[in-house]
Order: sequence, then structure tokens, then C-alpha cells
Amino acid sequence: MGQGSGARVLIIGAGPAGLVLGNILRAEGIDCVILERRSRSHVEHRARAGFLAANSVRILDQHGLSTGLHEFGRQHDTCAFRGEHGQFELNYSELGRGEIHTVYPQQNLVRDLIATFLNRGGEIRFETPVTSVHPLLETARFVAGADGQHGVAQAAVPGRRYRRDHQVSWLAILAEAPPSMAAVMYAIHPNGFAGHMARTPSVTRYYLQCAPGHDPASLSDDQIWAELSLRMRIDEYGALKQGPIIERRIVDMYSNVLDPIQHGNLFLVGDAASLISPSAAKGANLAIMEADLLGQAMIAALRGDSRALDRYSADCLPRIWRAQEFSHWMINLLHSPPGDSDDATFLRALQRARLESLRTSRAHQDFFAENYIGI
Ligand code: RFL
Repeated sequence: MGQGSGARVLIIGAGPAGLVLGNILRAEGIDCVILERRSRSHVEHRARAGFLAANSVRILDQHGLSTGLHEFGRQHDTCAFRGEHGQFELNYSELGRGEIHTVYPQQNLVRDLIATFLNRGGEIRFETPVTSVHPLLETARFVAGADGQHGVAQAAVPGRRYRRDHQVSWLAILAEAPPSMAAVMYAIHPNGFAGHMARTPSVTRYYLQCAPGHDPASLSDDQIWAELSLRMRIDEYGALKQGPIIERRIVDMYSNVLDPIQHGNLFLVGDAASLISPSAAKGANLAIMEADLLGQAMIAALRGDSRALDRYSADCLPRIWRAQEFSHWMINLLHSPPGDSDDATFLRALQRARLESLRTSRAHQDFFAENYIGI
């Protein structure tokens, strides 16, 4: 294949996981090449995450990768829950460990990471899809599978695959409109969940729970705004700031964990190692945390101490499961089954009780804040 012959570390994928890893390695002068199937422009414009946890920011700070996010990112510390019994806000800078998010669109972080990696002398081969990892494993000392949820690296790691289909889908929308409120908003309504998350002063992400298999083109912009307004109860809380919908896609909520996430000289990182539903905004944060652990472990191994690399999977998996558990908890908090069956009405009553506990119990709020911001 000749896709990276000679490189000590080959990284498949130029997403947050592969780029953070590549930057950590290049900072130590380690020869590494990133193989990315898409064009540079494609990865620099792919809108996904936006909420970076305090620990992710600390890692990016430590490795000199945070100039852009400190200059252009915004601090975020409050989320609100809105439902039939009113609205309450949780300011998580005053709860749990008192940490906050930095909101910085993932595509901007990816753009910064590419520029720094190239400045550090790294090489990225764009439009270079890897079809099989086996030839790479023979030419490189280490291969990192940072190729996301649909990548090829997973298949080369034997082990157990845990998977759960949460039977919930979101229509994920990006609107060219300023945020309608400062806080992240989780709205719970008999028609289903609706979410609001600021991205930049002029772009806002919204989510609408929809039936699995829903056609994202089946609703007009006006119908989407009407449904968001209904579920966010604008009659009681004020209108949404509307604008053109610039992107819409269906996100199916499912979870995927591989165990182990390493085999021989192949190491999985980010969504390739575990896919997490975006209900708690953890995916990019896990990717950054794992890339940090893997980068440090590879550096130590190249210097003769492979202990951290040997236990990379064992070190990551408890954190992955902790994040999965909280995301699962969030899914149950935000969604309830429709209909009037005994099961559906019972689960909706549980959802109300859980929200009420979150509204009134300081201990519950501390638990929420610690998990919402941390991994
Ligand atoms: P990525 O970002 O998918 O990057 C993988 C890269 O690998 C390339 N690739 C290949 N290259 C070569 N050969 C092949 N065979 C290849 N196969 C794939 C791909 O082109 C791509 O460039 O994975 P990575 O780096 O692990 O990063 C994971 C994050 O992107 C993901 O977890 C987050 O976006 C999840 N997520 C969120 N996470 C957060 O922490 N906070 C959030 O607020 C948040 N919001 C979201 C999200 C994900 C969303 N979607 C679209 C699922 C909101 C949404 C709507």
C-alpha cells in the first residue's frame, strides 16, 4: 500500500482524536503521518460537537493546542430544563466540582489542530482512504485507529463488542440564528424532546426528537421552527430567534464499546473505540482524553517503557463506561415513550419524578454537575 512507509506512528483519521494524538507526538519530534479519507476542506467544515469539558481544555492547554479556543470560545455554565411543570436552571459552576464548559465548534478546533500539526512538521495525507489496517501494521511501529464510528480499524481488534440501540433519534439542526438564550435548554414535551445549544453568536444547534428512520427533508424550515417553538413552550417563555436552517441530519442514539481497544501494535481512540450518544456531549471529550493517554503512552514506549501502553485499554475503559452510564441516564431523563400503554405512562411518571428530584435535591444536582462536565 505504501501509505506511510517509514513513519513510526501511523494515525488513521484527522478528527479530534487523531489530530490531538498527532500533535502530542510531533511535540516530542516523533515521526508520524495521518491518513485521512476526506479532503482538508471537508474535515475543516464538518460541524458536530461544541461543548468542551474542563478536562479537555486542560489537556489542550498542556499541549499548546488551545490558543483558538481561548480566543474565540465562550464559557458556558448553565443548563435549563423546561417541561409541563415549569422551568429550572442549574448553574454547574456552583455545583459538583464547580467546572464549566468552553463552547467552541468542533470544526474550528479541527482547523486549529491541523494548522498546529503541520507547523510541528507533521504530515497529513488527505483523500487517502485506508481500506485495511494490516499493511500499515507491518510498516509502522504503532498504528492508531482514530477513524471514527464507521472506520476500518475496529474490525482488526478482536474482542467483545457491547452495543445498545436506544430506540431514539434526533433531527439535529444548525440554524444561522443567534442563540435564543444563554443556557443549554432541554425541553421535555408530550411530542418529544427538544434541545437548544449555542454554538457561536450567529449559529445555534437545535435538536428535535423524531421517530427512528425519519426523513430529515420531510419537514419544511417553518414546520421545524413551529415544532421547536411548541416543545419549547414559547407561549410561556418567549419566542425563539429564528434564521435559515443550514444543516439538518438524523442522529440515531446508539452506544458501542469495544473491549479491549488495543491489539498488538494497533490502538483505537475516540469514536473508533467507543461510540456514545450525543445526549450528554461526551464524544469529543472522550476522544481528547484518550488521545492524551495514548500519546503519553506511545512516547514512553518509544523511549523503552511500554507499561502505560500495555494498560492503555484497561486505563480507558472505566472512563468510557462512566461516560456511557451518564449518557444513558441523560437519555432516560430527556426521553419517554409516546402513547398510552401502561409501560409508557409509567415511564413518563418516572421521568417527572427524576426531574423533580433534580430540581429540588442539591445532592442530585451535584451528581448531575460532576458527571455533566467531567469524565
Ligand atoms: P471523527 O471526528 O469521526 O473523525 C474520524 C476521522 O476519520 C476519517 N476516516 C478515515 N480516514 C481514512 N481511512 C478511513 N477508512 C477512514 N474512515 C474514517 C473520517 O473522515 C474522520 O475525519 O472521530 P474522532 O476523532 O474520534 O472524534 C469524535 C467526535 O467527532 C465525536 O465524538 C463528537 O462529534 C460527538 N459529539 C459531541 N461530542 C462532544 O464531546 N460534545 C458535543 O457537544 C457533541 N455534540 C456530537 C455532537 C456528535 C454529533 N453527531 C453528528 C453524531 C453533536 C452531533 C450532532
